[in-house]
Amino acid sequence: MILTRRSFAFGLGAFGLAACSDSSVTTPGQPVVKPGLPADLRPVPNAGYDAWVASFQGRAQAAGISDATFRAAFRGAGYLPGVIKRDRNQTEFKRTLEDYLSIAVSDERLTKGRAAYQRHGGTLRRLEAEYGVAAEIITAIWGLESFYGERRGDVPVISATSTLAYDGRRGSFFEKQLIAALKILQNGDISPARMTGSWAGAMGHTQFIPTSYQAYAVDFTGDGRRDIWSEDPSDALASTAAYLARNGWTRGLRWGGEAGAGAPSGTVIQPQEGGPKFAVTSNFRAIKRYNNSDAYAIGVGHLADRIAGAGPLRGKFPPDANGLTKDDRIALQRRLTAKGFDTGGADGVLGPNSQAAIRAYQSSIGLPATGQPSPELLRRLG
Ligand SMILES: [Ca+2]
Repeated sequence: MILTRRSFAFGLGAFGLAACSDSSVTTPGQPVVKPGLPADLRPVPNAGYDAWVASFQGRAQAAGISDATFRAAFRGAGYLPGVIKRDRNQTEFKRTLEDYLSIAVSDERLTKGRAAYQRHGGTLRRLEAEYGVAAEIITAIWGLESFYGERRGDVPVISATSTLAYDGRRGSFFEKQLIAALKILQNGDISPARMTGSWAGAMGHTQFIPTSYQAYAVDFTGDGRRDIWSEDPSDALASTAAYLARNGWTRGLRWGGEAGAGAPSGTVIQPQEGGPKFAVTSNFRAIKRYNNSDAYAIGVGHLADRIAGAGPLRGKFPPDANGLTKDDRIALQRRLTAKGFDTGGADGVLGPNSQAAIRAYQSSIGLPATGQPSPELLRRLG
């Protein structure tokens, strides 16, 4: 998360990681093995990586990392081929704002957000009082980053960041993250075994990268440790509020809203041609300091509004490039699924599952299996 996240094209939080087992099996001298992790996110022997770690130790020392910290951090660490695979597989896939919002403000994320907002109301109100950031905004960021803590990431951070630093595609950036991660360990905030995150090193409930953690994380519970990894999200949510407060958030000001719907005055933007317009304030720009994307900031703002009880957007989006509206796409998914071609849900976002279902349906009726949706296909399914 935070500033650099855009360059990883994560889209919505670090969602690639489904497994969230907190338990880890650590034997001194043996690699840390997380039972829930895919095989390619477990360390494998790599002589080049080992040589790089040896050469890196001097630079870590120069940055103030003690031998003891370094040894403890790397005891269970290793080269993770799956991290490089995920780094290479990132496509600059651009979603429309409508599709983005279908995912960011899905029924499930909204329902769980309202529950989390209630459950953690006491903490959120105290954070709002202390940092001035609206409780529903903090909740919405939590929802987008980790599905309210459900998907905090299980990949050991030292292994992930050292693998990426060694790999070198963004070596300098990840070496900075690795050194920051080592400083966090040296400070005693967390143990190496519990320091986990996304494959790219974004950690905890609100997916702080190590340098952002160093700059902004706070101990809200008062136990002397800034624990953004624990089940209790208090420190993580406080750290997010602190981040926004120190990046231009103004107390009492809305992020913005749909233009012409009683929105505050502000800059009017229209991220998707033919779609709704939004009037946005300086707090919208503060959210973008978390993730520099208009879609992300609208996703946070709109999810926050919905969590606090507002209704859906009034403005309509135009039909997509295939001539289908969102209602059409939902109907397409429902009809395919009803005929036995499972689209994995009917959210109106046509992803790989829907394309596969379309191909299978096309094959079944003797059409070329293009996977291409169209109004004609929808009619045929009718
Ligand atoms: Ca704490």
